[in-house]
Amino acid sequence: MIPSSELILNPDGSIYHLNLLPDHISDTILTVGDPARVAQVSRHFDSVEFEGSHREFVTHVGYYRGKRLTVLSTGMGTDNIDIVMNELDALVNIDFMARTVRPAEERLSLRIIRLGTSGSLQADVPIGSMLATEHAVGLDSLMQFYPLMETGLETEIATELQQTLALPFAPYVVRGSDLLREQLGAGMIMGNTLTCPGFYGPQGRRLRLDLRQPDYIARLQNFRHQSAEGEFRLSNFEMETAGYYALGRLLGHEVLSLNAIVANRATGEFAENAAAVVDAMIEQTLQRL
Ligand code: R1P
Ligand code: URA
Repeated sequence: MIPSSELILNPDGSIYHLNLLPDHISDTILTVGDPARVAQVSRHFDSVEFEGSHREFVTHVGYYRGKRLTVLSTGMGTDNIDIVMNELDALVNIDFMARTVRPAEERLSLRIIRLGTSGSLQADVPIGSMLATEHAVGLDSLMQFYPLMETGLETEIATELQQTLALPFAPYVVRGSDLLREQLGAGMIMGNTLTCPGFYGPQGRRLRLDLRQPDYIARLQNFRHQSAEGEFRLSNFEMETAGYYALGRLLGHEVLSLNAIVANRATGEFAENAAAVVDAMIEQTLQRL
């Protein structure tokens, strides 16, 4: 039995941070960083049956062309993704009454699709484009706490990147769901996403502060790993994808990160129509589900 200090339920039986009941979870979950983006998704729904919020976690549940969908905001950063992924999984794979993990044959695998914004690292990943993440690379510390199993290729990339960036720790590298990427990412740029524990220094931005490594961005842009699977390079920056992919692998959920490119760090541009780029990605994804 899982003690109430670990599986924390609110007085109405909902899970601690998300404030949701098992009934609020559809088998396909759309996640966004910005709480205001939840309505930008659900305005396309035929009907909305539930709206709730707690802290940065806003949730709408409804139907799009007859398909029941849950759309949920996560806020920013992989520390929030630790909460979101563990609580979503608990909502479907833990019996709240008995406080026990459901037997393996009863466990559900969710489809979780992140619809987020992102900055490009490469000149040929232009603002206004959409990118589906193949591999995510985490510079954050989340996987210091879980026994993630990485493939040989993932470990090689992580080791080389640690050397290139002269980091005191190895990043973690995880491939996301090929199935979802093929279904929802068709026609998009396929890329490898660097998940950073911050928007400024960790993404090489300098306002008033110097960086430890003045050539940090160039090191990321020029990083290449050659393998039998081809050439690996980093294409874009954001703040959640690696946490999603790693926890998805550990918990047995299919996860895909889709990125609307709103900034380009190679050319110095920021999209004038960032909201329209995100809207186009939302509409295209809904139509393909
Ligand atoms: C930073 O501005 C935020 O934008 C990106 C980053 O991952 C970070 O959360 O995603 P969202 O637009 O989904 O929040
Ligand atoms: N989100 C990020 O994390 N970085 C960017 O450059 C743009 C959006």
